[in-house]
Amino acid sequence: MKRVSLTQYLVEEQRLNNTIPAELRLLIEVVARACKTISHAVGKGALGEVLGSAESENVQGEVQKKLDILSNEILLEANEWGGHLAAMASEEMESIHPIPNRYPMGEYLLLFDPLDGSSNIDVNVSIGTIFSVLKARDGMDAPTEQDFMQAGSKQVAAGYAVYGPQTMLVLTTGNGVNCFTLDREMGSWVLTERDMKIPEDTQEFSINSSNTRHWYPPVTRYVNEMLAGKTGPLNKDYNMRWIASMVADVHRILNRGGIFMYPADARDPDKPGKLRLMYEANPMAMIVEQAGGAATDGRQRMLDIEPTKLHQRVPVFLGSKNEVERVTQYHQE
Ligand code: P6P
Repeated sequence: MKRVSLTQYLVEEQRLNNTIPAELRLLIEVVARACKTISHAVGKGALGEVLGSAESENVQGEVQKKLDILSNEILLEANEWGGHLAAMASEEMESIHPIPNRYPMGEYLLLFDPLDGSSNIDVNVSIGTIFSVLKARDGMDAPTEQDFMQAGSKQVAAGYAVYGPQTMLVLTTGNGVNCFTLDREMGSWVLTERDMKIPEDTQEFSINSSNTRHWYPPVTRYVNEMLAGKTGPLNKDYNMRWIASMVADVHRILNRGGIFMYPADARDPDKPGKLRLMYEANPMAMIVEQAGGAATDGRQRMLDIEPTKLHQRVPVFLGSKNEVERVTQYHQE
């Protein structure tokens, strides 16, 4: 296949579908470049003295890894000067990060989980960066957290980088999902998969089954039916995968189908699951829907949820359409 770079893809997408204005193209290229830098740091591991904990906690109360903080700083520094953003928000920062006064403000808001799957960093398992792009309100001077409170259906772009055997960038701007592989020798992102589609059915599910005794009935019913395999109501055997890196699990599902679940459970009735709506569930939901899959919080379409807090958590069911619809229906019965 003729090599198509990320830049060429973005320019041609703008020319054909008029969905990527110049400022959004700059935003995507800057984020993609930052992901190359993160990939380089991640790839060094112990050789770069970047492994281990940073002896600090993030707003989620989670111990931060050195690479979490480094990745966050890489994304902040890469995006501040370009004039394409009004503000940024990150899993690693309590409040929003306005663009410093010395730089011009743009019309987009960028949200990200700079390095998702941190528990896997020190054991060399795939991790990733997740990002989401919203439009800022017109005529806004000083952006506030309230400006970020937009439903996932308002995203103009979403994507992730997965740092695995290959480093890949998966991107949607509302016209399907495309995948780019990092050519490390050339330092460029090369289009390697166009218009990815998730099969509507699957025989593979993802959930952390150590929480089985804490699940609520709809999840227990659904998982038991899959475990019953050919002898049960679903009439087929299922396989199970849980990488504990959402980006890696979602990337597998994008490539061969599956259903990913991180439900709320009885461990903490006040905590609606572990994953965050604004910079984990929403970008992944846009990508999954654009690839013909579905994403819900167990009761409603993920992208319809009206957010109230920047770091709010949400139960997540996403992947092959028919399976997501089934488990969502069980929640409604
Ligand atoms: P658990 C990683 O820490 C993460 O946020 C997601 O990437 C992943 O799917 C989930 O948490 C894993 O959670 O409870 O299985 O460790």
